[in-house]
Amino acid sequence: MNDVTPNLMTYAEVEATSTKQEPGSGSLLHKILNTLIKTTMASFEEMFKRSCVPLKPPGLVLQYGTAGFRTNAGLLEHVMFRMGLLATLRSKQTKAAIGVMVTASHNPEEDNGVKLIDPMGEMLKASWEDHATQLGNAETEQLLSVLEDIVKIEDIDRNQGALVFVGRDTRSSSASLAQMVIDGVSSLGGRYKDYGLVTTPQLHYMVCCHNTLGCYGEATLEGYYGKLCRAFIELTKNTPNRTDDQKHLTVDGANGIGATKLREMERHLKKELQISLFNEGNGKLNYQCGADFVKVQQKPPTGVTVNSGERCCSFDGDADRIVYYYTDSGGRFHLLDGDKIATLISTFLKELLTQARLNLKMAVVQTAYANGSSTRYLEDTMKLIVRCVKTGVKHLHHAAKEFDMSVYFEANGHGTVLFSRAAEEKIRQMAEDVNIDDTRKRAAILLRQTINVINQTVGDAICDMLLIEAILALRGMTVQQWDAIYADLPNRQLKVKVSDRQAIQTTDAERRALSPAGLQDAINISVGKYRNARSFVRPSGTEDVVRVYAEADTQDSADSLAHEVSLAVYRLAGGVGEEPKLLH
Ligand code: NG1
Ligand code: ZN
Repeated sequence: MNDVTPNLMTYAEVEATSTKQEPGSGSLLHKILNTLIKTTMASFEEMFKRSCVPLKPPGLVLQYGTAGFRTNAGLLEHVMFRMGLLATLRSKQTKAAIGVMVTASHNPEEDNGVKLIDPMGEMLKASWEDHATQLGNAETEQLLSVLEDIVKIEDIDRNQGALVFVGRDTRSSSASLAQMVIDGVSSLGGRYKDYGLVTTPQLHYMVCCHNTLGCYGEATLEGYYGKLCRAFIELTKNTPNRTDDQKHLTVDGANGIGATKLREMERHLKKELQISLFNEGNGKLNYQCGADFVKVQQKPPTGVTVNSGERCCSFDGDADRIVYYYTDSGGRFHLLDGDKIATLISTFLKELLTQARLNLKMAVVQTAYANGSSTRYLEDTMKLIVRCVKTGVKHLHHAAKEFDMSVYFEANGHGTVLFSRAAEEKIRQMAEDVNIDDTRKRAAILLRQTINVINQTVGDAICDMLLIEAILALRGMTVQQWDAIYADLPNRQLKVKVSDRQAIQTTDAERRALSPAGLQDAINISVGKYRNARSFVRPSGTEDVVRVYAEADTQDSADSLAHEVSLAVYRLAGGVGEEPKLLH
């Protein structure tokens, strides 16, 4: 589905499809924009005052990073309004609906953020990320001239209609911030559809469904649940030995939107999956729970009854990440992260391709954070093509599009599967072919149902969960057997505060540091001291820190290596605060 062209929407269609429009909010900025050249700076200020444009805290600089804008919720009003403006311009340019999601994902409840969704449900185009940063950081009096620059650079027809889909997570700040986005859209005369509380991947899905005129599905929550659950029930239909234990799953909803949406979906599952849901919203969002906590802390979340040997999973705060885990009879915690998920899914798909005798080019896309054992297993045992790209979903998604079929996952549990249009067509034809033998036909039908259960626009915890559950059911596999496919190398992730994290420059999909001078040599020397060791550093795109990753043959070695490398970063890249200390 990844080469479907967005449909061109006429202004009349936009009018017809849009829902609410704030009465009287008018198109004040639109008018201002049209008369920009004739007006003086002083009078703009007057107009801003009258139109209640949220003022930017002077001097505040934010970056549209890998996850859009993200910071303390109290600093974001002006950014939300401006992203409403930008989404309207992007919609005019693409003649398609654009999404704006208000969320700070796995970050604390006090934070918030915003990101734009492009017509096919993909992340915003890179050149527009620069516009977002420019517009987000413009001092209030420069706002109109920055808007005008974007209109010129992108050759936007101001008279084109615009439609923006808005969604938000459960944070206490999200409702009023989403309203700011809507105000921004309305100020430029754009139309909007407010989806209210939705997961991030649900909003991506709605945008894609709308812009493909329903080819991808119906742009409603009922449409989303119906499509996924039908595919899940079909996939698991021929698993007669599936026991009630295997049908049961414990889910940690991170006290976020994923929990609410799972509850809504439950009845569509017709008891084929029985979910015990914890952290439904009774506790604090992402606090000592959720996918990020479980992955980084490598321990079970609080607020969840984790019975020995039982399969559990955690969503993050906006339900675009998922990790699985269990504790064994000795009380030891076992994490099945994005790498284990990618392995399970790609092994399943490769087997189906072989059975169907379909000649499709398949790959797995990872980042430098992928556990070395997973990469070795995929390449050496599974003989799959593995690509390593820079951190950030957009890089994974982009690389994945080069193949007929690709599984991409970040180690933190964000990922999905992409099928090219040609692959989908071949699979469909084979599934409908009456002259084909049973084995091939069954494999093609399972592939077709896999396409329907997955959200190809972006990583989606709900869809990933359904696909994983279906694969385990079809293979009659326990979580312990899944875990035993390969053994993770012990690893450690740390953060180092430095005065300017951009001092760290990297190459080779972030696996080698180019600057500051001497840093990569120091890393190489440290890595050389341990067995099966690997380490790299990179500036975070979402936090003001440098991230350090290390893996080695034992946890102690991984911890010491991560500590040595943190010290090298601290000393060579302008560390601030206390020197990093060895854990334990
Ligand atoms: P940064 O802060 O750039 O490392 C984190 C995750 C990314 C991605 C983004 C967006 C790690 C190491 N990094 O990015 O994978 O998910 O957040 O949320 O997990
Ligand atoms: Zn998230």
